[in-house]
Amino acid sequence: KVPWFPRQIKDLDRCNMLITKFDPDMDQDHPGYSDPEYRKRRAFISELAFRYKQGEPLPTVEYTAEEVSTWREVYQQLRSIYPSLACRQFLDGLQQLEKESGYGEDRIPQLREVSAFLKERTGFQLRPVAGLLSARDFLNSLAFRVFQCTQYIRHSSAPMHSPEPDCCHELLGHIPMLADKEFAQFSQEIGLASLGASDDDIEKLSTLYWFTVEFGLCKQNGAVKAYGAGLLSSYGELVYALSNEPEYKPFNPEETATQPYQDQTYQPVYFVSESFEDAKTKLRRYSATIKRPFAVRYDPFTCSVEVL
Ligand code: H2B
Ligand code: FE
Repeated sequence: KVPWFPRQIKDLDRCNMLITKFDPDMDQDHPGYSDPEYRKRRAFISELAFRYKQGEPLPTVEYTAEEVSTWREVYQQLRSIYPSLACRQFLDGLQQLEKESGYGEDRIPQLREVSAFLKERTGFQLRPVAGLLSARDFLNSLAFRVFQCTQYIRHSSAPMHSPEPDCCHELLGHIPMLADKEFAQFSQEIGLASLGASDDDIEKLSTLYWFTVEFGLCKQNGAVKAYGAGLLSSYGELVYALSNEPEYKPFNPEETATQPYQDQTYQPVYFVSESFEDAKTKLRRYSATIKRPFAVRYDPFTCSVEVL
């Protein structure tokens, strides 16, 4: 039996299955677990996402001075090491965002303005989400060029790393890459491959996504650079990933798809592709091999999926 999947962009209102294992109400190791103020704030911002319906204007959040100061710290530290450790596509995207979409250390960009920026660039748009989404719902959204984005910020006591996604992860890690046309195209292809896929294939796709889009490294001009969002949003892990501590393996989808991973702390293993293009080509080829009893085609005029 084929699992349910969204056919129209409106159906994404039903793609909201959260994984709560890292959220501050459930996870005793979360730095916000024993901070009732932080939890209250998180509940407020979650509510905005729960109430959101596709097509509505994106909610804006008035960030507090403390939140902005966490952002500033994250931004300053990461910004200082990006030029030497981030891949070229990321640096290009970030530069455009700084020039045209108000990115900078002094304020947290609003999803609304960032979504408008992306829409013009690559047709991607954002929607708010209250936390870590199930892999299926997250990947299915990409089929519609929709990126589900958290809007809260990590706890001020741990600016260097967060095991759950937060706005630093989305805005600094993912968004600059989604401003790249080819990356956007390939993200949508992964999304389309995930529609109605078996649990087993979702598991493999999400493992591949993990080792590429989240934690991928690639060679550029003879040096290893980061393109994964999990690295580009964590000062601690970015420095570690490009030191000689972790193990590197060459990227190859068949092998990478079955590599076990943990999501509690820094990765012991990273996959390095010969180039950014090489990762894209190989992932594309892999997602085209996923077997389903039907084919899908995206119709950009109606923002819907045709099942063939
Ligand atoms: N949820 C959210 N909110 N942001 C992400 O970046 C994210 C997610 N990544 N759910 C997904 C899972 C990814 O790690 C893969 C597909 O499992
Ligand atoms: Fe992510």
